[in-house]
This record gives sequence, C-alpha cells and structure tokens, in this order.
Amino acid sequence: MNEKCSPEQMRWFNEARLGIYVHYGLYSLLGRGEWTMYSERIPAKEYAQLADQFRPAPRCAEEWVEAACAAGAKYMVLTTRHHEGFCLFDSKYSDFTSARHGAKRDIVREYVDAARKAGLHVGLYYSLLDWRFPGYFEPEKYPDSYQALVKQAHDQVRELMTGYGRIEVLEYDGGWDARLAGKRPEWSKFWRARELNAMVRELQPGIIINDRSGEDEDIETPEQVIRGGKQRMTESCMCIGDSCAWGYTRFNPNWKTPVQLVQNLIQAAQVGGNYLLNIGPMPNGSVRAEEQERLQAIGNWLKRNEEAIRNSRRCALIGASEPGTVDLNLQGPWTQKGNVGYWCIYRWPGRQATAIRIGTPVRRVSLLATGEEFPFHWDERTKRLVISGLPALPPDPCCSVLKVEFEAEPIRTEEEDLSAWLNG
Ligand code: JFZ
Repeated sequence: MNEKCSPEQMRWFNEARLGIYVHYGLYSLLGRGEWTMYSERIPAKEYAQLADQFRPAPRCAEEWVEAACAAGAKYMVLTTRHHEGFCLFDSKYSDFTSARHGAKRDIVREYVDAARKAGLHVGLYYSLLDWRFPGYFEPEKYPDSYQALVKQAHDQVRELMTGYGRIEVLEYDGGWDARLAGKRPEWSKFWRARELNAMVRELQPGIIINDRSGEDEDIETPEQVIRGGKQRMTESCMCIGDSCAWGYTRFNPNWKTPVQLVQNLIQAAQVGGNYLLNIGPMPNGSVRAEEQERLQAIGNWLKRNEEAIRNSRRCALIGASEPGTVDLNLQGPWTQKGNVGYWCIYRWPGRQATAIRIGTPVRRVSLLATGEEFPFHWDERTKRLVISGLPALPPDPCCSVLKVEFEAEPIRTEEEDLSAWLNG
C-alpha cells in the first residue's frame, strides 16, 4: 500500500512552519562540510579511521533539542546516516556505526528520546547513497556491490522504522544516480523506492515522506531557496551560514542575520510551506555559538508573532513581490488565517502605512506583538487602506507585524484601468 498522507495526517506539519535540521557525522570532525570524503576523494579505508575518534559529548542530543526549542521549532530532522555511510545508530547491517566505534553510542536513540521528551515531532534523514559502494557509481560494472547497497538501504530503513518508536518524518537523500543524469523514475527503480516506501508506510502509518527517493510521496524539499509547491507542500531547507555545506564548517564567515532568517520563515509561511533550518554541530556535537544565537533570535521573534506564522496560509494580498522579482517598494508580505491578514513589515514605513488593492472592508488594525490598536481608513473606491498613528520607529527591530481584521476573507482587487489611480 503506497497511500500518501491525508491532509489530516499532514496537519501538524502544516501548522509547524519551522523545523530544525541537524547534519552530524564523521565529516563534522573535519570541519569542511559533509561532502569532504567525496570532494577530496579520500579513500574509504582512510576515511573510516575517523570512526574511532567520534566521541560526541554526553548531552549532545539534548543540546540540539534545546536549540530547536529556543528557536520555536516544532520538529527536528537528524541525519541518521549521510553519504559517507557512517550510521549514528546501531545496525545489524553495518559495522560502520557510532554504536560500534568511538563513544559506542546510539545517537539516533538519544536524539529520538530527547526530542520526544521535549514534545517535538521526530524526523529522520537517511541517505540512500553510500559512497563506500563502487556499485553506486558503476552499477553495471559492480552489480554485486550495487545489490548490496540497495539491500543495505532497505534493511537499515526498516531498522529505523521499527527500532525507535513513532517516527513522523522520513527524509531520504542521495536518491540520484552518481552522474546526476537520470530522470526521477529511474532513481526510483534504482533504489526500488516504491517497495521501500510501501514498507515504511506499513511500519509507520501517517509518516510524512519526502520526494528524494525518486517517488513523489508527500513533500518536496527545495534547498537554499524558499518556494511553494504546485502539487505538494514544500519544506524549504537552508543553512544558517554559506549554502555550500550543511555539516560543520569551521571557518564559515557568511552567517545569515536574524532578520534574514525571520524573513525566510515568513516567506515559507507565506507560500504555505515549512522552513527547515539547519545546524551543523561541532566535532563534539555541541551547537556552535553563531547558530545558537541566531536560533534564539528567531525564537524571540516567534514568541511575539507566532499567530502570524503557525498554521497560517497563503494570502492573496500584495505586500511583497514574488521571490526573485523586483520588489516595488512594498513593505512586506502577508500571511492569513480566515478573515485575518498579518502584514509582516520588513521595512517600516514610519507613522503611516498604506496597503493597496485591498478589496475587503477592514474592522480593526493592531500590532500583533502588543495588541495596540491603530486608527485606519479603508477607502472603498480607491481600495487603499491607510493606517495612521503608527510609531515613527519600527516597534520590532526584526520585523513588525500588523494584524488586520477584515470583514471577510481578504480579497485583492484587480485594476481594470491601470491608470485609474492617477486622478485620485
Ligand atoms: C543533499 C546532500 O547532498 C547535502 O549534503 C545535504 O544533506 C542536503 C540537505 O541534501 O543535497 C542535495 C539534495 C537534493 C538536491 C540538491 C542537493 N536537489 O534535489 O536539487
């Protein structure tokens, strides 16, 4: 049975809007990102020596969970195994695991327990591809290796789906072929993904699965950009530092600012999707200060403005242009819940704010964070909403949200005569 999740099963995910991704593995010890084994062509035997040095601090999983809670995230996704093949869980099908090397711990279990205890929804990431298998790169030349690779993936996914209680999200990765040439249906065939996902759904009813096994399943996961989906919900995943690496990158000077991160979260909410923000813990598993501070800043903002984000949906009103297009001095995007619009003001206009093409009468305008009410005038003929008496300076240095209560679901008016406004 390969039934996708129902909207009801997707509900918690659709309400969450913010999740925290954790990329942690042997690559974290090197501090040059999670692709290092491949991008430096480090032979498997040599790379494997890192396993005995893998000694995460005792409380690392709790630290990740604390960071996620500080940010106000509702779920987490941990790399149980990345492309290097090193498992953070105990596996009957591989010796190359954190349970048999270094500190000899099942980090996945520690993470699942900690996340659950904090009331977070639990997600696991699993890379189908494992660079240690020549059959991944040259399946025709090394058919036995290819078979073993796929079998290992099926066996380990079964372990993850049976050994850790309820798992709510499964994020595959590395489902593409080594030349990155194949089309999606071919990836699915390569990994026997239909069969794999049928097993997963049988073991974990209601689990949300991403599309990186080659099968569409429940969600798509665009990277380093925020966008909505046509058929399915999106979970836009992003790094806090440079977008070249998800694993710990020791020298990583280009951190996104709290304002950028909050705007990204708003953008994700505005397209009806989630924002999965990544941390790359340090060699000992701790969360670096640059990431902690930023997660805390998001959480502080979210606490004041949660209503505009959680469970909100796309809004028809214009306050910002589509991503990637020129923003015509608009102040910022809207999110919506029923008759309420949340105008997320990126660039505070000063004492007066004007919204255009407002097709629905307005009842009340207030600042979401404090409830303070402001006078306004909505002109039925010009369709302009002018809000006055606002503070001269932005009340929130990050992003101030005006809560606009309409008489019905807000409608954006179309302008039939594009010049009509010229004469007032
Ligand atoms: C993958 C990984 O290779 C990377 O290391 C990281 O884990 C990231 C979250 O996912 O990279 C991808 C995956 C998918 C696409 C691009 C890069 N894609 O679908 O375009």
